[in-house]
This record gives sequence, structure tokens and C-alpha cells, in this order.
Amino acid sequence: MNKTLKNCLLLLTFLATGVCVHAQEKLLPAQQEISLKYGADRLGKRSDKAMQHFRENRLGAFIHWGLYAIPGGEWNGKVYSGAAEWLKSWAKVPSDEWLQLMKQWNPTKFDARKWAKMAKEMGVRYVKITTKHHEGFCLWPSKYTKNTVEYTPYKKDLLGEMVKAYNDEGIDVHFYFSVMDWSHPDYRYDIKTPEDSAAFARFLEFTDNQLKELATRYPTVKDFWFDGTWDASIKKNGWWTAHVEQMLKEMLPGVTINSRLRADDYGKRHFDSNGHLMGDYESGYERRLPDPVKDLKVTRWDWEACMTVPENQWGYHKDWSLSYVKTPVEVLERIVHAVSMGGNMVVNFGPQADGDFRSEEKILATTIGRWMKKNGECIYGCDYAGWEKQAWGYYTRKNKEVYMVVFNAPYSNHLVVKTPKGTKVLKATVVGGKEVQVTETERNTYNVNMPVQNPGEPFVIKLQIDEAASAADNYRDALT
Ligand code: FHN
Repeated sequence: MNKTLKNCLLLLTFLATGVCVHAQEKLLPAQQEISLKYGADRLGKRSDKAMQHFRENRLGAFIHWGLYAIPGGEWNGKVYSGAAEWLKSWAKVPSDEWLQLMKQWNPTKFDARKWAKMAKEMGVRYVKITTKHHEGFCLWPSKYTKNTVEYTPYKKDLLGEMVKAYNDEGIDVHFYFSVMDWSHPDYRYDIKTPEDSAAFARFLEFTDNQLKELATRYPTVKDFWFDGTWDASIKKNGWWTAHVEQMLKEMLPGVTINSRLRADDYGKRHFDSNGHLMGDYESGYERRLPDPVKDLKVTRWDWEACMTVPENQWGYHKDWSLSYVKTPVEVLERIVHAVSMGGNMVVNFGPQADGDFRSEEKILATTIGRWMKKNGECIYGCDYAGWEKQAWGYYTRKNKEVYMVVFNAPYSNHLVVKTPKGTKVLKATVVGGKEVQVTETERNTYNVNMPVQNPGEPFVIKLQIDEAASAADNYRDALT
């Protein structure tokens, strides 16, 4: 049997058994793997310095800013409850009409240094900026299209101002880039005719040029985060996604790239047809998180989640009362949840068209920042601890330090801790506070006394442990 035929048969078998759909959960035995030209280029996590830095940052902010901030979810007197940055699509606005909004783009309150200060105070270590969202409007003066900030009353290079200001505050900048471009005449959702092929080839060249332009103009960028990559046209061009990854990595050594860019030879996305992660980190956890007990598989690869503060608004929407808005503690819990499973969390902000942030977002940034200032050591550089999850909250870990991040204080005066075999808890100290009593209650089980805390504020206890403790002990199992 020739190789291509064998590959096709294998692929059909995967499809029939559903393995393909959940390939990331079921790695194939090595001998059953199919050969791929555009699959994962690496097995396992990247271990270089840049990737380590990405991982240790742990907390980021997303900035969704584009023309959609001007109507803020309302078109011709009708308020649409869907995501504000999709308004062009909800209200079926033709591109030329939508792009007229450029005439109103003049964020007079925009001050990149203020934005950077706000991010710094919140404690984020990186910011992901929408260089271009699906609408096609570019925040930098791209020479490959007229749909840019250069042709607005503002004129100046907004992206450049932001990169400089964030970098000056020591904050990494990541570029969000939507491949899908609703305003480009050559974009195709699918390729059905030779004309589609020709148009899409031109579009891919345009996109390559824009990406090269971004990498050249802003060489301090640390990461490209691709979006709008789910259409059949892109899935049929997996080679191009592999080429983009390689091109950017050659231009910017160390740059990190999300899995959402990638499709393999068969259009399989994020994870290739053999179940291996493509790109450097998994980026499918959007507005949701893996289950902290059942989904521990995610600790095998790097991953980053992103989250909106209302249920689903990324760009500025004038009416946040249309859906549930998370409280700062709920946002905090999601950040800790992600870190406890070895992931990063990116919290979204949708600035107003005038360049200011809505008050809810300012309060959120300040509240998270206050907490991070006191407790950030349980987030930055921390990872999955591998200890059995307890109902009071989450564990995170950095080297020998294990942190208990408590969100649900129990009525009893203690928090139960169960350690892995051979691990003993020697001491427990509240971060920013006093030592609390630890009592061993049974084999590998401890009560950590509840400290007196501000009600409603999650707190952190740092555990000092001994992992070389002998597994032998004085406990006897019941004979039943
Ligand atoms: O459609 C976009 C959406 O507007 C937003 O940008 C999010 C951010 O992850 N990504 C897409 C949906 O997955």
C-alpha cells in the first residue's frame, strides 16, 4: 500500500471512531501516527528562556480596541446584545459603510502612558493588543491597506505609542491579529472556484506582508496571537499557517505563537491529526476553563485562557446591563484557577472610543492590582502543584513553596490539606501575615488553622514542605 493511501485510510478510521475530534485527549501510539508535513514541529513544552518568561508572566490583559468602540453595540437606533466587536456582522453593515467610522476615530483622551500605568498597577506582566480585528481596521499605519489609523483624524501610530509606553513600564506586548478580514476584497470563507483560489492567494500574500511589517516595525513584540482562523479557506491552507509560524520565528527569535493559528495537512486545528499541540501554547480556553479535577491533561502543555468581564463583550459595548458582569473576586478566582492548572490568564478590557476606560474596568484593575501587590507571589512563576484539589480553593506552586489560595472559607476553623505520599507540611504562614497552626490528623492529611481575615477577600497561605519525608509512618490501615 503506498504511503498516501495508507494515510488516507488511517485518517478515515480516525474520523469514523471520533478519535480525530478528540485527538488532543488521546495520543496515538507512535507506530500508528500518520506522517504530516504541517503538523506539530515539536513534542512537549518549549523549554527555552523566552517560553519560560511567557509562562512565568502568568497574568495578562487583553485590549480590544477598534472602530466598533464608536457605535458601542448600537446601529441605527438598535442595540445589539451580541459582542460589540461583531456589530458589523449582527447589523449586516457593508464594509464601505462600516469603514466610514474611520472619519470619527479621534480618541482625544487616549494617553498610552496612562494605559500602561493602569496595567502596571493591576499587576499584569503582558498586554495583548488587537492590531487588527475582524473588521479589518489597523491600529498601525500599514502600507498595504488604507483601512488604518493613518487615514483617520487621529493620524498617528496608535500601536507604536502603546508598544513604547507598555515596554517603558516593563510590560511585554503581544500582538493579537485576526487573519479573517471582513474588509478585504480577497478574503474568502471557503475556496470553491479557481477565482476563490487566486483571490485567497493574494489575500495570504497581503497577510504575510502585514505580519512582516508588524514584526519589523515593532521588534520588541514578544508574541503573536492569531484569531479568525476557523474558516474552511484557512483550514484548507494548513501549509500557510505552518509557514507563518516559521516566518515569524525566523524574524523574531524567541517569539511565541498560539495554537489558534495552526491547521495541519488535513485542516485539523490546534492539535494535529496525531494529537500533538501545534504552536507554542494552547489557546482554546476562551471564556471557560478546564475542570480542575477532571481535565488535568492540560498540565501536559502550555496554555493560556482569555476572559471577558461581562458574559461575552470584548470590544466596548455601551450597555453592560445586558449580561452578567463578573465581580473582581470572580475574575480573581479565574486567574488563580488557570495558574493552578499551569495556565496563563488574560483579562479583557474594551476601551471607549475616546481613549478612556469605563469606570467598571478601572475599578476592576485597581482591585485586582491591590490583591496582586499583596499576594502576587502565588501567581507569578507559579505552576500546577499536583496536590488533590480541596473545596476551599486552589493550590499553586513555585519550586518548594506550595500556596493555598482560599476562596471558600469553611465554617470549621480549619482548612483540610491532603499531601502526596512522602510529603509533609512543616509550617503554614499567611502571605503578608502570621504563621498559622498545622495539625497532622491522619496519613497525609492536615488541618491548617483558619486565620482571621477580611471577609470577602480571598487569602493565601504559604506552606513549607518536606518532600523527602519517608512514606513509612505509624498509621495502620483498617483490616476489613
Ligand atoms: O471573534 C473573536 C472575538 O471577537 C474576540 O476577539 C475573541 C478573543 O479571544 N476571539 C474571537 C472569538 O473566538
